[in-house]
Amino acid sequence: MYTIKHAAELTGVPVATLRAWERRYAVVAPERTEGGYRLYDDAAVDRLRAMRDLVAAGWAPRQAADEVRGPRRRPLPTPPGERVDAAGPPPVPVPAGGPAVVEGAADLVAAGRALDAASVAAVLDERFARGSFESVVDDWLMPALRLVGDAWERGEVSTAAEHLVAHAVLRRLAAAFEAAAAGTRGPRVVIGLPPGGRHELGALAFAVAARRAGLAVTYVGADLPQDSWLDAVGQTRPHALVLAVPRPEDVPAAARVIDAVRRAHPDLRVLVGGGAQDSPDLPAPALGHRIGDAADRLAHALAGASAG
Ligand code: B12
Repeated sequence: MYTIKHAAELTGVPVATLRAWERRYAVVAPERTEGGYRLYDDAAVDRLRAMRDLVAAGWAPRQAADEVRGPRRRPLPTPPGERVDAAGPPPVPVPAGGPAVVEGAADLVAAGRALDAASVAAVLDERFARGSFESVVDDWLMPALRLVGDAWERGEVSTAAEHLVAHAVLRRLAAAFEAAAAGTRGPRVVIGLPPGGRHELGALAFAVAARRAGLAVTYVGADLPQDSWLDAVGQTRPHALVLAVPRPEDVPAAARVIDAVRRAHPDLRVLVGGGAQDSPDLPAPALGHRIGDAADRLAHALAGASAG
């Protein structure tokens, strides 16, 4: 029999996620010691590994749990005193052909639609408690934001609702950015958006991940005028500059910033990220679409650069 810590080591799934899978999807029902500690047997560990692999392959956790339990197996009993699922607000349809079902995103959309800031915060709290900052951002938050945008585009949520959700996320990311401030003595990076670019959630999430990867980040935010980019670079003398380019509409302004910075600082490493980063009109290498991986890659590429 294994403790939860040991089961986490055997499966590579964080302890908090193991508890959440058990509570929400009843994928395993570990025995308890007299002191109330969970004990997992080999069959439970196998189930958790199967669940882990399905989730990694893009399955929604609920579907993965159903599959792991098997079609003919009866659902495991709900532990006393724990609810499996609350009857939440009406579900928001996920568009056919759109992104895969993002489990829990409907809760975010519904809370936003009701202009219920407390519920938006509760959904974010619950999600951010489930894994590392990077995994929650890449596997849940960014896909969920896309669904919020889709619902807004279809007229299912108001502009006020979309703003409310976006601002709640912004506050959450800003708090994470502050919390990650310690240990930022590594290579210096300036991160922000070109003039006109206001979709900063991806850039700020990347800034958090970059700090967590050990980089000394100066985050200059959304809609930064071209001259200010030159000022920021002149002042902080960074080892790299990262421009987020969320939409195709942001590409021309981003390309102008890159050209201007390159003229003034030909040796500075300039990279791009965000939804439109692969545009052929951007004269800088792309960091990739997974924020955690991109931050690690940048930290690795800059490793050894003097913090000066
Ligand atoms: C929140 C939001 C806003 C907020 C932004 C608030 C803020 N502080 O950031 C506000 C209200 C300001 C806003 C305004 C507008 N918005 Co808006 N918005 C959104 C929404 C819902 C989420 C945006 C977001 O954060 N996405 C985060 C991720 C999902 O975006 P991503 O760029 O694809 O990034 C991926 C990766 O590249 C990576 N990544 C992201 N950033 C970075 C950075 C780095 C460095 C790296 C390495 C990786 C990385 O992470 C993501 C995951 O894979 C989107 C929906 C959507 N599909 O994104 C609409 C959306 C982007 N908005 C849209 C529109 C139309 C607008 C407005 C024009 C509306 C208006 N009429 O005013 C304005 C334009 C503002 C401007 N000038 O930029 C459209 C854009 C359509 C298009 N042209 O592509 C969208 C797609 C909604 C829709 N479905 O129609 N918006």
